[in-house]
Amino acid sequence: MNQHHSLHHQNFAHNLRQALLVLALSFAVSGARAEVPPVRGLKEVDHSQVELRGGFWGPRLKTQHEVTVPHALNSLEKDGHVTNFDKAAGKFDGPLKGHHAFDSDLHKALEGAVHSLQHFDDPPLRQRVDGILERILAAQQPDGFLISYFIVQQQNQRWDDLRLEHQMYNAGHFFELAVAHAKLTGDPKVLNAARRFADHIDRIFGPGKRYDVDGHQEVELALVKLYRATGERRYLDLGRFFLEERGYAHGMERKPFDPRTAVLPAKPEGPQTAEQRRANFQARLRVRNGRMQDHQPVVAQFEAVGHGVRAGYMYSAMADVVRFMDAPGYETALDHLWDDVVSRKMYLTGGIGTGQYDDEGFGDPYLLPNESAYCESCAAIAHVLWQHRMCLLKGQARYADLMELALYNGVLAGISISGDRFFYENPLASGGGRRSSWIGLACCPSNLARIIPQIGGLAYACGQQLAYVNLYAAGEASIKMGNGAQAKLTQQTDYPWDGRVRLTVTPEQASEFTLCLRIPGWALGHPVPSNLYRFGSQKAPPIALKINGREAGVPVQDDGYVHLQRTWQAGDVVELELPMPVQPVYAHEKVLEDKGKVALMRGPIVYCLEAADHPGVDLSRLALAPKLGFRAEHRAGLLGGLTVLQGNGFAGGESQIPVIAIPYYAWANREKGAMRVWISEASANP
Ligand code: FUB
Ligand code: ZN
Repeated sequence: MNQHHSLHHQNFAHNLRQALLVLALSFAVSGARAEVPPVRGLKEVDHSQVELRGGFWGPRLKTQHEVTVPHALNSLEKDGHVTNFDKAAGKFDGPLKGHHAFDSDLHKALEGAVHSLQHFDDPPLRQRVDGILERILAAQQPDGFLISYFIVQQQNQRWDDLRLEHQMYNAGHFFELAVAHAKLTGDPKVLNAARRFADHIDRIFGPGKRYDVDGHQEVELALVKLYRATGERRYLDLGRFFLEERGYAHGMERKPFDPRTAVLPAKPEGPQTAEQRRANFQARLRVRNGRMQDHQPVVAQFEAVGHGVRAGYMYSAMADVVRFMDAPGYETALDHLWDDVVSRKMYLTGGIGTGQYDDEGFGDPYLLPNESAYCESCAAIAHVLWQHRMCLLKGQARYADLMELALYNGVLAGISISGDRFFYENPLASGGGRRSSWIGLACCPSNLARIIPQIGGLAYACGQQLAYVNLYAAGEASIKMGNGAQAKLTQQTDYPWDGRVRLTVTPEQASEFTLCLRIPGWALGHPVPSNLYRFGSQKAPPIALKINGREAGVPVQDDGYVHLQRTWQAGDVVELELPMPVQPVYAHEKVLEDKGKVALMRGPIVYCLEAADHPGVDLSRLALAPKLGFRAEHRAGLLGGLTVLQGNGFAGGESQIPVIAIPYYAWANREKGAMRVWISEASANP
């Protein structure tokens, strides 16, 4: 309690400044208000200000809107996610379906629908979303509580078993949905419901109240969003509180947690019934351990452990909190965690999580098995969210490099080209995988439905007199910088298939600002900003840059961007050319699983070999020679249009056979068959 008080005093002047800033910048637009800007780092350019048209992402946003969203809503309605709310509202006689986290999947899919409606005018979808939202709101209890499972089934145990029951995880996803809805419609009714629920939580938890945390992080980052949407500082403080309490004793006073009490029950030996296995699993979950990142205070967490989605959401919330308030120790912890993940615990695809500890989470350093990689789609999404926030916090391109890597590879692999089939796990080698049309535990499909329409929001950022381009993607963005200057940026590009980008700058009026173009690490000779993976050669072909047709240098600053400072006039054109050779990739020698193996990358895309392109060939026996010279060929008609790599390999004999590599994200969209990212190499690493 004291620590919180003294923090509050220290922050008083800062808070006052912040409050005045909020007041000055907030204004009513049909019920919605301007978002509270960060006090540190860069500011997002919301996806509603970015139209991704054509190119790589345009068709994907369309598929998300036309296929993924209706498919998700149909599946959720069929599985009882919506009638659960009717039951909670006393309007449905049938059974409650699913488990305690069921609501969250509906909230996430609805959030996806709402984001999508920022880009597509679709009155029937709007009506459908409104109809479901009405049914959700009808279930809200007079005290603000809103989780169908605990309204119907366990009224008296609402906040009892926080470790296992995801109460606040559900709440957090509802808050995120509410913020997105208010942004889209300007109608505050869902946001007000979210506030009532957050106020309810705030009455129970906090300094001087109950000290406890949810078993699944999510509410922390959602409370930061709720604060930004409403200007209500209590929500930011509550989000911070839930971070601060991790690694402390739970109860009615603030006490350090005694790690000696966290001894895991031994795994029982011998055959077990399903019921015994479940009981043992739950008993282990109830013990404080790293699975939920609740083993140490967050500022002391320097090693990434535990469940990947929980970790990604928690690290995201920590990076958020640092942008909005003084939070001593957070940034240091984030730097260590980042280093641990990026240097030791991340797959080449940007995926995170192995099956090593039965927790869908991080394994030991350098232990990155390919076939038993967990790499949950949600974990890759959480990874993207975290790297995005790190980029905003630090203004450095290396975080955007990882955001891009995880997005094109780890995340996109989770959804079929058709938009209606999904992977929960994303291994880097498989004997043959089939995507599911829906998953009962629908966290991944619903998360994929909500990340895709938000991708434009990852592409740009801004500062006082700075406009950042973090992702190259065809389309147009409207950027309002901190000093009020506005500019439209239009990208014409076939990225990631072609590294040429033509960027037209249209300021509202001629004005001086700095355009910061991210020069991707892969274009400078590094697949990732660590030594976990490296290209065969670090020599990168020269990058070219022209401003209004005139050659300019490409002085990449320490932050990884080229800074183009000038008075920009409407119609100024910047042309960037990032050469995209096919690159062999090698893993750190401690990654034993990848020893003697090579992977292929071109630009940000990680490739794989799939059985469909190699009939009768055993991929596990196929070997590539380092200098076989793969060349890229674009195939507009294949798997939604993509660039394949063509080369040769040896399949056991002396003679070479043709080899075709496709982007990893595109595997398992044809007939079932084996797949591999890491391929044996015929001779030693260079
Ligand atoms: O428990 C909620 C979500 O479902 C987790 O993030 C996933 O790993 C899955 O368990
Ligand atoms: Zn998931």
